[in-house]
Amino acid sequence: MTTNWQEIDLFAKNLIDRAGETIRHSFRNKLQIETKSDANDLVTNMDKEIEKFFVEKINAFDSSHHIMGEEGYGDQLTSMDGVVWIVDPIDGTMNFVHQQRNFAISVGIYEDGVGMLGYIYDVVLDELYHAHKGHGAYLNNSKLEMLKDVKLEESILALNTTWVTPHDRVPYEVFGPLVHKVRGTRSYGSAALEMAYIATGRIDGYLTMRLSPWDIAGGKVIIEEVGGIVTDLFNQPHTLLSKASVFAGNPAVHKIIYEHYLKEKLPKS
Ligand code: 2AM
Ligand code: CA
Ligand code: CA
Ligand code: CA
Repeated sequence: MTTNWQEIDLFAKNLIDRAGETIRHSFRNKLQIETKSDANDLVTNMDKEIEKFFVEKINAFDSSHHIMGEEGYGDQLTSMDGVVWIVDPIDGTMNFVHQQRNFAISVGIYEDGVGMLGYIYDVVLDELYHAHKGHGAYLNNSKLEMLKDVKLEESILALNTTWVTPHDRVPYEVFGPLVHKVRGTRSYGSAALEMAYIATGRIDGYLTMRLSPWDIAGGKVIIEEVGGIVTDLFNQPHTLLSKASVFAGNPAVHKIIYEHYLKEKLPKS
């Protein structure tokens, strides 16, 4: 049986739309905020409520689909076989809590490990970045152009600013020269939006040390659909079954940064 991607695409867009509406309405109510792995790792009642909504609706839509979600209401997956939804109900929870902007819903739908549909929904701006493998990438109804080559010295990189301070895992000697070479750096605090900005050419590269599958699953489909590259910092593809570093970018910028700044320069773990 072949998978009906058009039907799944319509269903996914409807869920994202409804989830966005729920989040916008929640601004009126007081948030319940808890911490997870550390004092800056926040989760709210809305992260949980939105993920539960996705899991319930997807299970009712097709019980053969698997679901991986940050807040743990999905399945514990050990393989990417079949149709797998990878859902981050709110990416950029700290921004959601502190700023009520610069956060997104991120969804990637994979079949046997291949990214077929990707969505990043900027809830506050009502901007949906979406892609269907082989059918182009869009921001709302506007088709995104293929990424054009950018010179490194004219590029903007998104990265975590802790990298330019002495850090136990990342040698700042590696990233210092890169930060000086590029035109500018940014740090938006939502991996999903940073990936959406790569796809639109607003930034040219995004490098980060440790993300989970739900941070990147949607963005990877969208970026690849405009000719961008998503790997880890060692230029290897993601399995989406474990945490990993992320290096996403414009193809020209990705190549030059990997060859000249990362290859054989990073510690192995
Ligand atoms: P989240 O908001 O869904 O947790 C900001 O630092 C970016 O990194 C966000 O995309 C955030 O996703 C992600 N992130 C991944 N692991 C994190 C952690 N332990 N604490 C804070 N942010 C984390
Ligand atoms: Ca989180
Ligand atoms: Ca996230
Ligand atoms: Ca999240």
